[in-house]
Amino acid sequence: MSPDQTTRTSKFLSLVLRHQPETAHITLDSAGWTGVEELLRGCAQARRSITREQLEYIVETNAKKRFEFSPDGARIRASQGHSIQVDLAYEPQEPPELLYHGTATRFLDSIRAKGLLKMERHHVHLSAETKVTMQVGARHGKPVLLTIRAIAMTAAGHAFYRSTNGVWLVEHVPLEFIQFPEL
Ligand code: HQG
Repeated sequence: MSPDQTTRTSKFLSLVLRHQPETAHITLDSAGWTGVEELLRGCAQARRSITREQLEYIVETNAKKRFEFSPDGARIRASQGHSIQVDLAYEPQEPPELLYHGTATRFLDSIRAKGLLKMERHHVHLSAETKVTMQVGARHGKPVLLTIRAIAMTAAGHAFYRSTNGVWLVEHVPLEFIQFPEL
């Protein structure tokens, strides 16, 4: 598979496993899983044929580790980022003292009014590292890095979850826990 094909297939898998399973004629169970066989058959039916080896390669090498196999290898799901209703069944975990969120300057007025909202996703996505966060923000405009006082939030009763691929997830970040950079 060329790098281009790999990226295209990975985007198609994100679409199918997070947002529109019907595009590949599959269904997801309540925790977001689907059978690998079912997925391969559905991709072929949608004229996006891939082999099991290609699927394994994408799961293994995907930069953000977006997809995971079940321990027995029979099922596959996206580790986070869904828009359809799934319960990924992550347990609450203690976050590091600070977490980061990359956004765009054009959203700042609204964030200053409402805090961080989950918008179309199931959670607000936070990162323990600043490196990727600026890229995440840059997808929306001029990037800006917000610092979240995560431990202080847990003390106030907010539950944090960590996806299999290391993204920190929370329902909402109220304004008082957000540190804004001086622009
Ligand atoms: C912003 C990627 C106005 C929020 C990344 C963000 C991430 C507000 C946008 C994952 C707001 C939502 C998620 C408010 C938040 N007013 N705007 N009150 N509160 N926003 O794409 O965090 O490639 O849903 O700052 O690695 O950008 O999909 O979220 O800019 O983990 O695997 O509303 O997507 O992973 O945008 O990105 P998104 P995100 P994948």
